[in-house]
Amino acid sequence: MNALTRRRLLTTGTAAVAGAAGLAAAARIAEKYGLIPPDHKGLYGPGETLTYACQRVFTLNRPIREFPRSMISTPFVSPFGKLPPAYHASQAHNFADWRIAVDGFVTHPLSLSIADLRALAVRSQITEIACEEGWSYIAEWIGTPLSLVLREAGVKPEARYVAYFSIQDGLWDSLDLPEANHPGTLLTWGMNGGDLPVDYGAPLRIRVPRQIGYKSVKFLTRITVTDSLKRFGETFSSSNPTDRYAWYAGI
Ligand SMILES: Nc1nc2c(c(=O)[nH]1)N[C@H]1C(S)=C(S)[C@@H](COP(=O)(O)O)O[C@H]1N2
Ligand SMILES: [Mo]
Repeated sequence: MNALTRRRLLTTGTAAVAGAAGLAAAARIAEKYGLIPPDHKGLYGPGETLTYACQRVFTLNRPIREFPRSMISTPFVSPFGKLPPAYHASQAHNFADWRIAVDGFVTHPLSLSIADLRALAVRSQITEIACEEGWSYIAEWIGTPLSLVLREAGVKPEARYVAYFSIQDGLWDSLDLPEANHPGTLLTWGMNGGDLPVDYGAPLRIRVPRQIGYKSVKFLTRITVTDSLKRFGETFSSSNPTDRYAWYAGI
């Protein structure tokens, strides 16, 4: 992004926070620069567009919030739905046959094992996961940056979003490409020095430390790069079918 574009974006954000006077202009510029979230409900008035536009403008390059090892806390076992027979079959083989498919708007579709991910890159980060219901915990997450996987797959220029799917029926969520490519967005296969336990999404979950817990989908089997989330229905994720959950859930 060149300096002029950046200044324009900053102006957009400033206008957005300045209130109603700058709103119409801000919304027009936000649309032009791709700052409208997919779940916006009209440009004028809704909080979603302004929140998203401001977050995009002001926090895109903000690093993830990391913690010292001494602050690792007891993980919360959050309830999750039933896992299908295919999951337990793979579990019986220690997930050696687990594959994550990377498809959609890419030049090289991939099918990667956990070993393949490990061979690509190993990163560790100590971050907090926070649920919209109020609880949170801090853990060490070990994995491979999604950005490196996307680079291997070769994202096509028309692409704008990444949708990712759990082996659990109908469970999925999505990110825009800037968030997907953020160095803190991790395809996680390890936790607190060991393998990722089943309760926390074994063998593979995505960790999106800059957004609230429901974006960190467990038991991942597929990542699809896309130009539009409308290809997957009207909700942009499985977490906001009733509009109770925002698609962009920055913390
Ligand atoms: N596959 C799957 N992923 C999921 C969920 C789920 O039920 N199934 N719950 C989400 C929600 S709402 C939260 S807050 C976090 C909880 O993460 P934890 O189990 O590590 O506490 O996982 C998210 N990922
Ligand atoms: Mo949650």
